[in-house]
Amino acid sequence: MKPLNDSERAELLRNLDGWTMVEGRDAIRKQFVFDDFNAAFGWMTRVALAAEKMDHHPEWSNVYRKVDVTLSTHDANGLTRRDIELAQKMDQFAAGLSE
Ligand code: H2B
Repeated sequence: MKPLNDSERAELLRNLDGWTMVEGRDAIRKQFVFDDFNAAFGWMTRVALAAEKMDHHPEWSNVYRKVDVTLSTHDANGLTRRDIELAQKMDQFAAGLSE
């Protein structure tokens, strides 16, 4: 899978809410904030099952009710459509749950 070109990333990133480019790396990041640990970990569990199904996995860390996520395609050494798809899923699952 090829990294996204400039026009693809401009278009696809415009449709993502709250995601920003990581400095010095072809990757995107977002911090999700939930009501409590239970909501955060429940969301992570849903995302984990979807990620495994997609065979596309996030880099993430959780502290209490916050989850920091970085998405990049390791095999392509950069951002691909798969990252955008996973980002959209994460946003959908978090809709109404995250601040
Ligand atoms: N996840 C991410 N984020 N990038 C990858 O390149 C990737 C992955 N590759 N999950 C998959 C697994 C690959 O290692 C397996 C063999 O399909």
